[in-house]
Amino acid sequence: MAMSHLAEDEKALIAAIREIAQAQVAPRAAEIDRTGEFPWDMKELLAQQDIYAMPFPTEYGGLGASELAIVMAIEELSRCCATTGLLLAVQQLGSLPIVLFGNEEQKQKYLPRLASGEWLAAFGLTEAGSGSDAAAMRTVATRRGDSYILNGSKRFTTNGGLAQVNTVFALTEPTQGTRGISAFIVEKDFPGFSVGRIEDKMGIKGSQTAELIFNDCEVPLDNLLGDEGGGFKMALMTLDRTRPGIGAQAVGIAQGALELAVSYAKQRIQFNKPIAENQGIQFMLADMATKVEASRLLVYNVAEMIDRGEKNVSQYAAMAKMFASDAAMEVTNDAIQVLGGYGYIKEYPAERMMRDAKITQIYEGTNQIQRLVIARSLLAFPVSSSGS
Ligand code: COS
Repeated sequence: MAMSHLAEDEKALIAAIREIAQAQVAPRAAEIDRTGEFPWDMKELLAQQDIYAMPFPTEYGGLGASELAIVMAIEELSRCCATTGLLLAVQQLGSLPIVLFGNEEQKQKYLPRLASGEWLAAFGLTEAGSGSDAAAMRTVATRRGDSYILNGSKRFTTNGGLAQVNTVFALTEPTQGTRGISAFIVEKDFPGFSVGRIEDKMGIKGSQTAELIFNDCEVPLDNLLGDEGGGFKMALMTLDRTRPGIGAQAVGIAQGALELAVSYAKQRIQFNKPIAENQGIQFMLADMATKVEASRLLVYNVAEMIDRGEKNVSQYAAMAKMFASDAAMEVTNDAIQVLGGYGYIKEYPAERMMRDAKITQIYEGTNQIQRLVIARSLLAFPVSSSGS
């Protein structure tokens, strides 16, 4: 098991989450995938068990858990059901801009009900024409009296339409490029806010992915996060801290697939012996396990960097997310191969795991963007300092 420096009380918390996930989340996973309905019961479970409270500071009703514990919780939930793991990951993504950049009044108003799980959070950055190029957004926010008036739309928003609290990025100074983007807290019932298309996806079927529409949407001045023009950096700083959570989701999915493949290989008899006795299968399982463990170490490592308050985590967050999600895709694919025909049908969860793994290579920045972030970080160092 990967090395980590989890505090004793958090060890107990993670052990409890593992048990809850095994007993209450795993039995629901296939049905959530089949119906594609948002799992309100899982949302309640995370609220009741204080799992939603983990990423929130104690002074606002949270548990103030370490980032390491948060990624481990996402991993344990995702091992059983990737949609349920995402519930925690996206609650952190949508709320973190308020935790990091909100003023006292905003924190008091929003964080306690997000920590309790009464309210869900969403993060509105991506638009139809701006995905990897996040700065190419078109949504505008124009100041009028005591409000900002938002016009435009966001796409592929996880929890879209369900979240009471939406962190939304919009142009306040369209000529200023990345420095003209600001961040707003938009409540679901603000006038002019509505929900458009709800996407029919390949995986994470129970998670609602929706379009957010702003039609002269009135947002009070008080709901500007930080300073005008600071939104783009807030978005990227948030993603630096949440991408490890997607890495953790990938590790969880891959771990689940590995366990399934191991147990199947020991039971499946062909040519009068378990297929696990074939070296061809053994080597596949060994490679799968090594990829999972390497991914886990990268994820835990960056989580611990965040916990130590290290500033330059972008590169390591990108590495963890990229490596773990690529590994999850390979591991789930190999799990299907080990299960053969049984891997390809819905009687076993291997095919669901592969469909769920795919999104981890795409959201919170495609793996091509992660490579760009890593390369930029490497090349920013003066040549003379390399190797020192
Ligand atoms: N933290 C803080 N600031 C950062 C930063 C980071 N991780 N990365 C860049 N910045 C700053 C830069 O320093 C620059 O600041 P100045 O204006 O002071 O010079 C500013 O942000 C703009 O940076 P840059 O020019 O690098 O921006 P780009 O338009 O080239 O975009 C990428 C950078 C590609 C990395 C960014 O658009 C990105 O991450 N895209 C993917 C978006 C994403 O993950 N979407 C998923 C949404 S959630 S499902």
